[in-house]
Amino acid sequence: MGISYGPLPASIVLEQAFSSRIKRLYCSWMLNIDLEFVSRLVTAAPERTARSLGYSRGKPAADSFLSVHHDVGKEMEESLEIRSFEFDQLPSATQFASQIESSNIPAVFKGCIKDWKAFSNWNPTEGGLDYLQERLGTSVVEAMLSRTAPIFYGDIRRHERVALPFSTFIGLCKQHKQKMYDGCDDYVEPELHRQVDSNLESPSLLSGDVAPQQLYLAQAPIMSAENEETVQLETLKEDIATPAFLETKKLAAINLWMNNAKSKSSAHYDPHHNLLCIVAGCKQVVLWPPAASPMLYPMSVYGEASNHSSISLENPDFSIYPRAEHSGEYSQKVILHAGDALFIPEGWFHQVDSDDLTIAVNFWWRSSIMSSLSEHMDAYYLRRILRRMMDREMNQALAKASSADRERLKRHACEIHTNGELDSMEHDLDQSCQKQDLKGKEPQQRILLQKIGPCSLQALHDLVSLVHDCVNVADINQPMQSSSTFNSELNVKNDNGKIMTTEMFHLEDDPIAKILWTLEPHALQEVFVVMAHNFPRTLEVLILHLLSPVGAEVLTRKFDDMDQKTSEEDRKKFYQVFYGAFDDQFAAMDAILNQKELFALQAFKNVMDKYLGEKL
Ligand SMILES: O=C(O)CCC(=O)C(=O)O
Repeated sequence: MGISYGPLPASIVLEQAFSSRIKRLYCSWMLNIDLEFVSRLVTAAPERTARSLGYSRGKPAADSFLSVHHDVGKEMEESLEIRSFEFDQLPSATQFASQIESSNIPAVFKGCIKDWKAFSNWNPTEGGLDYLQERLGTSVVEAMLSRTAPIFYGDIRRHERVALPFSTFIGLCKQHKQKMYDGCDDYVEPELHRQVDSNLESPSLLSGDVAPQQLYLAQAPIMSAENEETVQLETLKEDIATPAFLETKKLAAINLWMNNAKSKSSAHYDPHHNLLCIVAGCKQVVLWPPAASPMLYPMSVYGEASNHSSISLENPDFSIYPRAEHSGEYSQKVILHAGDALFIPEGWFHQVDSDDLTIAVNFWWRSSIMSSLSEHMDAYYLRRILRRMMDREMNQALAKASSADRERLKRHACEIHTNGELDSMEHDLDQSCQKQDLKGKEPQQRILLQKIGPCSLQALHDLVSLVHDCVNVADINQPMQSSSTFNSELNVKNDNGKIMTTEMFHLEDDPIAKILWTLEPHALQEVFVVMAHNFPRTLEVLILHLLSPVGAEVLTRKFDDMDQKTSEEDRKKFYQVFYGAFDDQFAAMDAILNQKELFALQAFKNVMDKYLGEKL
């Protein structure tokens, strides 16, 4: 609907213009796109967002064969809990696609690969190493070499890839197995070590101080849809079978993961859905939903290792990565034994600890969400999702101010009421407006302060005092510059007497925003109506010069609340009175909008930092 500028008084025009501009902004926050796959792109559902990743507590599964643990103190949303299926309850392909894969929640399938030939043929305790050595003979594989072993960082700057014959790697496994039986930890068989060295493309890599347990055969391709030439272990396909519930999937890759000594793969996510199947040994997997990525400090989105966490597992530095201290609160842990498989949805962070001599195979396939995203829509979804995350960020920033603040103010107002302090407050305010503020206004226009409730009076008193404390009231009558050009030198004192500038984004630090936040919409209306009539210059200074970004955000949200609760006519009247107090009504609206946009800008920067690893 267009805005009529014709016969309307300026403040009504302003009210309509303000309302429609603000409403337009609000619209985008409330817009709930019904496309299912869009909502799935952001893991947390809209109703979760206001809960600031506040997950409800999960229940550990008491199962000796397989267990899922949720860290103590964690608030894990129940709908994000790992689901677990017994062998005799495995889902069909249709059920898997419609109920498990589409939910993007991890699931464990117990014993689902026990019928693979590999399950018995590769078992190191049943001659599996000899079998593998014979089957693959001289095939050359690429292993990960890490000097930080047993931690293997997938980040390409923290490991090297070295080529060696598969049979040599198996030889290292045999060596380790022997060591385990002999109970000797630091034994390295010289003959075998020399053999590895001489077989490597870069022999120097394993010389000197590097021990064989610093090698991990990670992500060695058994099948690759895109890079057939990189496939090193195709023969192994004969010993594995795609689980029935994956049969309809177009696989992108099948990989082998095999370690001789204990190893840890650092936290990362993959751009594919994943089924990680344990053939021998045991793995512990810690999982975090994509929404918890701020706690893991993902590397910069443009970096070479953008899917990896920046946090070092050996020595996490919480002074650099403070959010990481809480990462456990959003994690789930699962222990997988031979025969089990874990569905890791795309985007979920996982950190994997493997026991000695663990062999696993994983299947990667493209999610239907990614497959259905047409490239020509990327630009829109980028903006749409970014906006959704910013909205969540803003809600979280405001949610930090608890309802306790509101209660405190109410209590305070009641105490004042009973102590008879209201009278002196009214007197102060009366004095104040008689002396300075009623520039050109008739005294009879003043609204009786007695008419407003104790909460409103308290808030009014606090706001007026804050403004008067901040400026030399004698100067208020000087013409004001518009807020868009005004380089404010004005400061606000917070509760601790600290001087704050108006560049504020945190509700807790901003006394004005805090007062506005604690007021019920009708009280806010009362305060502004009284201010507009009795203290128009104070209101002008407040809005044009002292309203911070978070203050503007709070104010517009309150206006929106107010609008919902009042009739069209009352709404018009209110905005007429409110904007009528300003010499330049458009400057008032601009000041509010500009500050509000600064608040959104800060939310944007936070999103870039927390989710994209990019500090702006
Ligand atoms: O097993 C491991 O060490 C890591 C497995 C992994 O990252 C994966 O399957 O994507």
